[in-house]
Amino acid sequence: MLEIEGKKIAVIGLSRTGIAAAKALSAWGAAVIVSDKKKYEELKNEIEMLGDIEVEYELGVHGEKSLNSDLIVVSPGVPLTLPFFDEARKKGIPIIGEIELAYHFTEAKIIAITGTNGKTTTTSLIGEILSRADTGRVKVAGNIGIPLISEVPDLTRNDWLVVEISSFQLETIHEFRPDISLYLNFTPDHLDRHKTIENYWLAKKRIFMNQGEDDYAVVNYDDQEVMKAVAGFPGNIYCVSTKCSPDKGIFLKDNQLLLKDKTDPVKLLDIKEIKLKGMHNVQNVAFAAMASYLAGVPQKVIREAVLDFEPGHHRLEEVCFLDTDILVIDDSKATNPDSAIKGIEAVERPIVLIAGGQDRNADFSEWAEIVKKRVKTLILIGETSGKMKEEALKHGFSNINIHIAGTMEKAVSIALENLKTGDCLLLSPGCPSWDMYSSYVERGEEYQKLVKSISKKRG
Ligand code: UMA
Repeated sequence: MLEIEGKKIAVIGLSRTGIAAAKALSAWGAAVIVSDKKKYEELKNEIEMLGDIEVEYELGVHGEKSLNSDLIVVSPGVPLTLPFFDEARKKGIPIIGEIELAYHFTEAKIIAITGTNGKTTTTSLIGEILSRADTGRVKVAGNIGIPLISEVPDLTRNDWLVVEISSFQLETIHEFRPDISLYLNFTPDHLDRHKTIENYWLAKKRIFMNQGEDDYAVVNYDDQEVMKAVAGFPGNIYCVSTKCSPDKGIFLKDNQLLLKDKTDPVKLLDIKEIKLKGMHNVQNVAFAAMASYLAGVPQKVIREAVLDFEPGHHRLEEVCFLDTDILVIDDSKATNPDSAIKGIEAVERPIVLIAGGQDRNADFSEWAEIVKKRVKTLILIGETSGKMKEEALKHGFSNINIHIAGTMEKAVSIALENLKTGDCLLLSPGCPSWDMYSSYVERGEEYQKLVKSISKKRG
């Protein structure tokens, strides 16, 4: 276990992770230094959330004070390439993330979920399935928005932690070892942070790095990059496939999800009964079912929990109908081209699409191919508008059906002029929201508010 009591520990980044880490470290007897690139005036709320714990501050800079520490705990959003970390490495100060820190303070069994898309849905669904079974206490945490450190106290070996884990968080693990790891899929993302696809792939692969013979990996059989990453895994591998039938795992045949372990395949679910839309969600369900089965949950419980499970907000969420038969869907959570492709593919009606957002050097060529096939009107917002328009035109999408809107309000109003009975208005941006909003949630909320106010006016 890490020694905390009496140590000087610097917490870098004061938001959800930093607040939770500083509180836990202080309670465990450390002298905590909190450092954030923001200045005091910008952090008033966060400082208030620390309550009355005693901490030393280094705000507006990560520097000497934080370098005078025994350990550095870094928030996931802080890039490890900052010169500050080079200094820390030179001085031999260990640098860990909050996931690693939390791991040292829990005996609970861990299911860790990574992948480019589908993590949050899969994590929530596993949490839901496990909490219906007789498996001890169940806590859901990690990248889903709840720092792991705030969930670990008091858990025993009978309990479960279901942890969504991002590539940023995987970069700073050292000993973190899940009992069951899930690697859902891999497509290029976060290139602004990782710089190369290879670096991103290497970060994701770290989910397996400490697992041993008794541990499990559940992987996507249809994704070569995932299968490459799991090569050489020392434990038990189970596969998920919607295309073929692996030796052990869950696969799709004639609309049925079948589970194959030691015996012949058994029927688990009919996918037509699942409320989540799209083939990507069939995969997410298969992953969640597989992990829950390996955690000892009976198949009947898995089935019932899956059938009751509703999609989360802003994830292909059906908002309302306009004029009785125009379906409005909010997929604001689609923050990269791949998840927007899945969003578009999941809709069976003619689509008026609102897309675009923060520019992260993503490649929109595959996205444009699907847009050409499935979308009738394309409305663009955000920094990527120009790039996305260019890519759509390159793929033969007609110029007169592309509109650059600038704001969400304008986008929704253009959409209304183009929607016909039987169509779907879909917000599936394919980009992060940070050029215009504080989060994808805020973006989705604004979209829903605008659409609903129009729907009221139309009666
Ligand atoms: N900061 C610095 N120095 C820097 C950069 C940032 O001090 O060089 C400070 C900022 O000023 C800010 C703080 O760091 O005050 C922000 O830290 P953070 O970005 O790690 O934010 P948290 O609120 O702690 O949220 C993090 C995850 N954020 C990121 O990975 C960007 C949350 O994932 C996660 O839910 C939370 O920890 C709890 O575990 C969000 C996310 O966007 C949902 N994740 C990415 C994604 O899903 O695509 C990976």
